[in-house]
Amino acid sequence: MAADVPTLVEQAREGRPRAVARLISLVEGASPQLREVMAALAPLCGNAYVVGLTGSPGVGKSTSTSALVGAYRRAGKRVGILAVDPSSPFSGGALLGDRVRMGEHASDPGVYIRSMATRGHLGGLAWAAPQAIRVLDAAGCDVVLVETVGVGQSEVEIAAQADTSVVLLAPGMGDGIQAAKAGILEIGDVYVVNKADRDGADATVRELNHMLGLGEARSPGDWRPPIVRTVAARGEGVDEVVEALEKHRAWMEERGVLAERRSRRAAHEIETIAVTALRERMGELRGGQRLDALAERVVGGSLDPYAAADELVAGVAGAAEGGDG
Ligand SMILES: Nc1nc2c(ncn2[C@@H]2O[C@H](COP(=O)(O)OP(=O)(O)OP(=O)(O)O)[C@@H](O)[C@H]2O)c(=O)[nH]1
Ligand SMILES: [Mg+2]
Repeated sequence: MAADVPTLVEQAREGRPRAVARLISLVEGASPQLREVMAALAPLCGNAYVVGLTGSPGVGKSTSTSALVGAYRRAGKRVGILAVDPSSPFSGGALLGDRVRMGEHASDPGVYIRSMATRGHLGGLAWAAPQAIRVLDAAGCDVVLVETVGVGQSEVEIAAQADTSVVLLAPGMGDGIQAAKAGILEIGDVYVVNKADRDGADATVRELNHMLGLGEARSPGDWRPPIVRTVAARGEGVDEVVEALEKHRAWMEERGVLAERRSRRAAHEIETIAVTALRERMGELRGGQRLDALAERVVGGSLDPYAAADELVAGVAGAAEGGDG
């Protein structure tokens, strides 16, 4: 069913949760109406401070997110929460768990909670998350917290979409070594050692400190990622996390880093949409047939793969100029 986009956008702007949810569903479902939605949202965006939270499964991301929401709500901020699970085709599972952990905020009209699955999506997380963030931004969220489940590439992707990236660790299990493997040490603006009520928190902080110090030659004005200890389950240390976030934000604003990051993010977003659109066109019937024909010629030796790729790109671009989209 086609959505009444102008009405939905108006309602989302007024902060109506159902309209916000519906718009994010359009993103998740890669609706053809998204073009219209994004055009309507564009002038309303740019206010939200986007914070990404990443870390190994079970480290306490959802618990920390919930505690952060509490802190921001006490400060009178409107908060959006986006839980992204790049490995799951269903948003329901993640949603269920998060609803339970975020229960105290579920009925707060100043809080939007939304889970999103991106697997099986042509453009994946890089395509969907920024658009969902735009919806929350336009809906008047002062802060958008993005929790990503999973490891490796998806964490790096989500970090690229946040203004500030928080990397969570917990004591034990060679977390530090895992972190290094996942390239996590390069993406954190703020590090949180959660579950500080458990043995080994000091060792984790030490190890992290050591690893963050390695291979670094910072100039005086550079950002030095702080390490904050928390017991998210009891809300301990959460004010310190908010403080670290505010400091990072102020530092970014002072140095023009925030504008730089946002413009890099927009460039990436544009690129992802363009590449996804190209792939879609190539996959369409016409392009598919064209690709098959080119493949036969490459196999037969009458065409080399570079020349074939040029022909395919030219064909796709020609179809786009033909004005069918
Ligand atoms: N001891 C202790 N347990 C905690 C703390 N914070 C969270 N937990 C518990 O750790 C478990 C996992 O917490 P979550 O917040 O769901 O962790 P998560 O990182 O969101 O997990 P996934 O989304 O599954 O990756 C839950 O049982 C929490 O109650 C803490 O500070 N101390
Ligand atoms: Mg979680």
